[in-house]
Amino acid sequence: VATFDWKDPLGAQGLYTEEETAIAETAEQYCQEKLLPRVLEAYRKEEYDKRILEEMGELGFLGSSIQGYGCAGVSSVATGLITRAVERVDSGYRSGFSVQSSLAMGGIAEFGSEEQKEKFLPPMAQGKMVGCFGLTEPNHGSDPGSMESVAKPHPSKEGYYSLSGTKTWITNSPIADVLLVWAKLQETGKIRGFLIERSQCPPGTLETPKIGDKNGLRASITGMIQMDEVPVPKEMMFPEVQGLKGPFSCLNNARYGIAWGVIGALEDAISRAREYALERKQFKGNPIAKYQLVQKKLADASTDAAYGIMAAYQVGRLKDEGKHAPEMISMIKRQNCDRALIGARNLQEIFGGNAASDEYHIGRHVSNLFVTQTYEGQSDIHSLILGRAITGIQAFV
Ligand code: TGC
Ligand code: FAD
Repeated sequence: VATFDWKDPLGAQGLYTEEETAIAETAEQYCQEKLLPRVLEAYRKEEYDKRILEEMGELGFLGSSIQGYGCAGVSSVATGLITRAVERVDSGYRSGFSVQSSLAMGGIAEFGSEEQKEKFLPPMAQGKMVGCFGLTEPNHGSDPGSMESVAKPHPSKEGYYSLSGTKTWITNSPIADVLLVWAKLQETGKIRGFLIERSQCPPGTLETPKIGDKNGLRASITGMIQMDEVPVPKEMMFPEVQGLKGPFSCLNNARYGIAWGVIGALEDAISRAREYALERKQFKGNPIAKYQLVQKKLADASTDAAYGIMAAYQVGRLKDEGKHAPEMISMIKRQNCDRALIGARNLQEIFGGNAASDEYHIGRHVSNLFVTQTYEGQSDIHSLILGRAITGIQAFV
């Protein structure tokens, strides 16, 4: 009979390979030693330190499941473990990392031409070139198929498209060197992916203003992408993929990562709440951890974290065997984000008034987890994706 380990209630550790365990240890060490000491100031000042991506690049974390092009080529479970370690510190740090790795690099790896892969992936893997992913628009968030951004043949430059339109709420856009933007090709009306290099844009055609004063995800940088006839060489369009399949395929990888990541944030909340409850004494010198209502909060959150990891692990293994369905990813993204948000919010109460101080970290996790439940498909949208798969009837429109 084994002893119960509150840090790993269902013994997930025994499922990982030696390589995955070593990668997880490296990631946890880096995140706790290098990211955690920065996060409070970054969150307060709403500043994102670009060097974080370079540090992650040096450790081989960026685009880590991609084979070749300077990427590590590790398993999906290993990438999940890295993501969980990053988000244990802060969802915003995980956001900057996910957008670079899963959405921008992942998109290029899956749909880019050989020339695009060779040009962008190696510097992006080193964190020397920053990417972003522009799908959401001011009038079209949950329904990106109705996007208004358009690519027309350039009126004066042979061999170029001209991109116009506005994207909003785009992680990393103000600091991005390469912007993966989804727009409708005027000739066909189909959505296509375009790689915009900031350094090649004539003045006044591309603006990426920062969206400031956020309530959550303050340690990440978010902005708009305003395109006014940006000239983009035709060879910078993804050659084959058309329609929503392009962006949604990238989202499959990023949503999978979020399912691991948010459990890291919840586990940090559990660990901090447990420690606080054991130290804080109320009523005749009892630690508040003695009281049943406090224990129930810890039991609920620990159960959700343990179940969440097992489910993410299972989907990761299926992913590497090519046996995953997108709806599985909707299921773990929705469930883990919802349970992490509810769990962290309940644990917040254990800290009493001290929860109002950012030094206890819990309020930051709660504010961040609201955003994770919203981006990459709000939870109710994932309910409808699952409902469609269960009934065969779509309820979006
Ligand atoms: P629908 O009819 O469902 O599908 C259109 C086409 O797309 C294909 N498809 C997929 N392909 C691969 N993977 C998936 N998961 C796919 N889902 C759909 C589908 O097969 C079809 O292909 P084809 O060839 O037949 O045309 O399209 P719809 O317009 O009805 O979609 C509805 C809905 C709600 C499912 C979809 O629009 C949706 O998921 N909305 C949520 C939007 C979203 O997730 N936005 C994310 C923006 S990026 C972001 O938030 C990054 S935050 C990053 C960070 O900071 O961490
Ligand atoms: P809406 O689509 O207006 O939805 C509002 C509410 O209505 C939601 O609760 C939704 O579930 C509900 N709703 C909508 N339609 C239906 C329906 N048919 N049935 C039932 N309920 C419905 N986007 C990117 O492209 N790239 C990024 O890097 C990126 N980073 C982000 C970073 C941050 C910090 C944030 C906050 C957002 C980011 N986003 C990004 C945008 C994000 O993906 C969208 O906010 C999200 O998809 C929801 O779209 P919306 O905000 O327009 O909400």
